[in-house]
Amino acid sequence: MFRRIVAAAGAAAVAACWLAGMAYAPQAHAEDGYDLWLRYRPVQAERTGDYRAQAAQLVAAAATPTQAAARDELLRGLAGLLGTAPRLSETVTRDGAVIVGTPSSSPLIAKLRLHTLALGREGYLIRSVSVEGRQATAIAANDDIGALYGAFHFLRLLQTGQPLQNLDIRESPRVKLRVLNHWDDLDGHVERGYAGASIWDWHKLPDWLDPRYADYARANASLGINGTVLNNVNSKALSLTPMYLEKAAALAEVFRPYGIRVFLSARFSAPIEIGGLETADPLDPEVKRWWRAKAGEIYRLIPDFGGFLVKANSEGQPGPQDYGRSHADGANMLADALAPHGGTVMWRAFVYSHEEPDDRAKQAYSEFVPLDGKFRDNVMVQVKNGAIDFQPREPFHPLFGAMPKTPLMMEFQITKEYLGFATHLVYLAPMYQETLEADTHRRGPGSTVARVIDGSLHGYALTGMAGVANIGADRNWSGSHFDQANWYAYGRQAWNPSLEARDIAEEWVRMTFSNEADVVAPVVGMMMGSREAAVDYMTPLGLHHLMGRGHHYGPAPWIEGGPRADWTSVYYHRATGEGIGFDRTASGSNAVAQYAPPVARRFGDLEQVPEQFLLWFHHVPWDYRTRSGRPLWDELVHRYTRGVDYVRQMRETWRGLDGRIDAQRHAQVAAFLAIQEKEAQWWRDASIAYFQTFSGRPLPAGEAPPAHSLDYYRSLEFPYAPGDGR
Ligand code: BDP
Repeated sequence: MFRRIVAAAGAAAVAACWLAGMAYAPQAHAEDGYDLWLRYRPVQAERTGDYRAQAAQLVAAAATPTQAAARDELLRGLAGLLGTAPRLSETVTRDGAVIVGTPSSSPLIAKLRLHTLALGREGYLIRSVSVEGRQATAIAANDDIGALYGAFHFLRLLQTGQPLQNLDIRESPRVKLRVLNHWDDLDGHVERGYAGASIWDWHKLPDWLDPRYADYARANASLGINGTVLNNVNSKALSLTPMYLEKAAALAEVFRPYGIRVFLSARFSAPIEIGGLETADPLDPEVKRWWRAKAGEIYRLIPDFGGFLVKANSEGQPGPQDYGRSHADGANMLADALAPHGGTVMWRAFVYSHEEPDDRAKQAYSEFVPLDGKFRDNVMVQVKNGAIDFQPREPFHPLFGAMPKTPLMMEFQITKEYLGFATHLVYLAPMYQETLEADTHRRGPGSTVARVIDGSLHGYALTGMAGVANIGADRNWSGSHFDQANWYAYGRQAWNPSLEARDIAEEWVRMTFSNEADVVAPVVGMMMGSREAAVDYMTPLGLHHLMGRGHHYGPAPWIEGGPRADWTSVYYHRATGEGIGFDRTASGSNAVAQYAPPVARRFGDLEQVPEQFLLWFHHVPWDYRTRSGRPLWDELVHRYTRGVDYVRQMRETWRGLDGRIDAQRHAQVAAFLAIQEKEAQWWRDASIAYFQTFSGRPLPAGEAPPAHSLDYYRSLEFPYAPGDGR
């Protein structure tokens, strides 16, 4: 009963915002970014006639919530894009029909015999067909959700100005689980969130369903994201109590029509905290029983519950090692509780111990590789892209390729914890692509990280990719207009890890800003170089982890002391009067040995190491000759300055687009770019002032000295920087 009421409320919310004409009233309100890439503003005038002719009629059933979602999206989208909604019809009565459905939902699709079987449950095809002599476009799938994904793809064709003739598109996801991780606390705070408070209004759930939840689901479904972990990995046991499970269930009701399953982060010590047990030892029969009962309780409320995400024995979180058990013991116990219901455990490999004196970059590999083959079939180990922590640039994590018997899933960060928060324009798809294309060499050349993640390298039965969300209650969802591109790109690359960052950027710009070539090209250009620029002005040449303590805002390469060495900056850069960099070769921590031999040789050899990882793997003297011919110190300064210059150029480019983009969004981006320039300069100046105390060298000719003294930079404090961990 309860569930039915919520479902009705959810459907009402969708209908309400549909009727309110969110996309039906183009330009009725200034663009504030709420509509994301689903703006559905009128297409270019020269396309309108053709598109109207191709999409004059819509044949779409609405017998299930997912079918209704596809039909409503097509009506909404086409009405917005073409100025007039297509006519709904049961059959094709004229040229220019769009037919959407599955062989079971649509007699027409069944009759067309379109060979959908090989597309799997979530795949779809979009094909130009003829129905009794009338020209039509079929969007066909095996399952309603595939048809919904196909509907979004079809709309994207119009949104990006593609021709609709002779279509023959077949798509299926390369990765099975494409999930967002929300680091949202139950009190509304978002850890590492820069887009305001959490969008989950826990207090008013389950009775009030913010219409935003349905828009969230639409946006995710438009990318093929099919899972969401609602709560922070640093989780509270409270989220597993009946009161909060009802709230999670209400969200699951809203998301279900859009193919999105709900997951929860589970606190390992929950049996003690909310179960009244004395232990959370995974081998204790009482503990096992408690989790089995908890799983049963969850599935009664959320029949398609996805499973648990677990951060254990990491950064002070409880875990199986508290009882002398392994990560596998812990993960398997939870996996056994979920298995009867079809749930999955995503066990994080982001672990490093409180006591361990070893190089932090080595610890996950050391702990997890010996456990390969010891996990249950419904466990995935979730690995961050790099071995430290979401730095502007990291070499790929050595675990990728090293656990052939354990499905490893990727964890990328979409929110920009170490990349300038919301105000820096940093397009992350080139970073995702760089990791996915990296070659682990574990099964010879071509053993890319993408092939580990999509399961093709080791034949994984489960595959997945997680993105730590940048979504919050800000009107524009992501904290800035350009940060929407990172949510978008993550979703697209999770669907297909081989997509090119540039192509994704172009799609997004066309959908978000404009289809005009002289807008698209410069904006894509800005985006494509933006991540490299951030690397330059923050952490060039393989430097890493030099941000402000705790909040990670701004430069602080001078951080030392405190509770643990690997939470300081000096631990990572190791600058002395002689040189700089972390020796991870055989003469140092030997972290290079965790890679396959050809990769280890390349990273470990000064002659061969890609210069972007120079100081990640090597400690080199200040006068070391870099590939440009400049001594290391000069090269560092050169790169810091180059980063700042790039931001200055982005500002120029953006200024040139004044009048070409709606005023409200243009103005906010311009203001944020100004902040970015100021902060890039701050990064450069503070870093140079600090490292010069070691190098003792003058600035290269033509380089401006830092604007302030080192003492000034060191004195800056930011007690209220957003997103802090707790
Ligand atoms: C780090 C964050 C911290 C997270 C941690 C994690 O600083 O807030 O809890 O990662 O991934 O990046 O668990």
